[in-house]
Order: sequence, then C-alpha cells, then structure tokens
Amino acid sequence: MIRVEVGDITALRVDAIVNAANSSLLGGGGVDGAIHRAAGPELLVECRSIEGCPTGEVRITQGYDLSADFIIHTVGPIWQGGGRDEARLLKSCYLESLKLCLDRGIQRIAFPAISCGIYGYPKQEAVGIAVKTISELYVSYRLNEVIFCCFDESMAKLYRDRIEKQRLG
Ligand code: AR6
Repeated sequence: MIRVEVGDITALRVDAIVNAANSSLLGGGGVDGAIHRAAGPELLVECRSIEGCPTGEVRITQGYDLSADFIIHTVGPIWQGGGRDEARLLKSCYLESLKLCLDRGIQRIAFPAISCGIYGYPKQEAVGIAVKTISELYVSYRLNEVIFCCFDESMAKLYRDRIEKQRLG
C-alpha cells in the first residue's frame, strides 16, 4: 500500500525512514537535521564511520532514538537545470532504497521528498519520479507499506494527484 502523510517523518512508526542527506552524511538542515536531532548523537557516530555516500546511492544505519529500526540515508541530486543527470540520480535514490529493503527484510518505509528542499529539484518533476518508481516496483521488492511523508499540504497534494494519475494509467 502507498500512502501520503503530512507531518514529521521522524515520528513515523515504520521499519525504516529515508533521510535526504548530503554526501558527507554528517548532518545538515531540513529533514536531515530533524532526523539527527530525533535519533540522537549516536547516529552521528555511526555516520562518521561510513565515510560518506555519493549522489544517487544509499547507506543504512540504526534508528537509535527513533521508533523506526533503520535509517536509509540517500543523497539526492542538487538541481542544476536538468542537464546534469539529475533525473537518473533521483530515480536511483528510490531504486537503491528499494534494493536495500529487499536485502534487509524491511517491509514498511517512509520517504521524504528527496531533493525538493534545499537541493531545489522542481517539485512536480521530483514527485513524478518518486511515484512512478515506487508504484511500479514496491510489490516486487516485497514492501507492504510505503509512505510519502510531506511537510506541508501543498506537497501532499502533488503526491496524491500523481498517484491518482498513475492509478488511472
Ligand atoms: N519530515 C518530513 N519532511 C521534511 C521534514 C521533516 N521533519 N523536514 C523537511 N522536510 P531538504 P534536500 C521536507 O531540504 O532538498 C540538508 O541540509 C522539506 O519540506 O531536507 O534533499 C542535507 O544535509 C522538503 O520537501 O532535502 C543536504 O545538504 C523535503 O523534506 C540537503 O539538505 C526535502 O528537503 C538536502 O536537500
């Protein structure tokens, strides 16, 4: 099942939440900052041991003080006008997250709107990539529940409209 929720991703009771990180994995603003604050300082200790993550890839850590068991850290592309492979890299964030879920037996996951904040990806295009990739693949990657977690209602509407369009074909 795919759901859209408005709220703080750190409060969700799922197996894993996804972090829209930067390639240092050492924290930042936006959802990354919120996740580090909610998970507690042990998260940074584990992140330091990983030595970064290239754009489009994923790394997994424990969830520490979150109710989620795991955090999947992914690095979305910085929007640079669309000619720098941004769409492929953003799709890769979702796809690599799904692969990790299959490997680890993760069945319930929540995604933020990767790259849609500080990284400046056009929201409608980013939502299109997220919804298409997840709705085509989540069943074959054995996921029971995927939540698109949005900070505001206008973003949630973009997801709902895109999901409806996908459903209608
Ligand atoms: N729960 C759910 N969504 C949130 C939350 C939250 N607690 N906080 C923000 N959002 P951004 P990016 C939404 O900027 O564009 C960091 O500094 C937000 O409204 O967090 O991938 C990293 O370290 C937006 O829709 O991520 C990187 O340097 C979405 O999450 C950089 O920002 C993503 O916004 C990554 O930028």
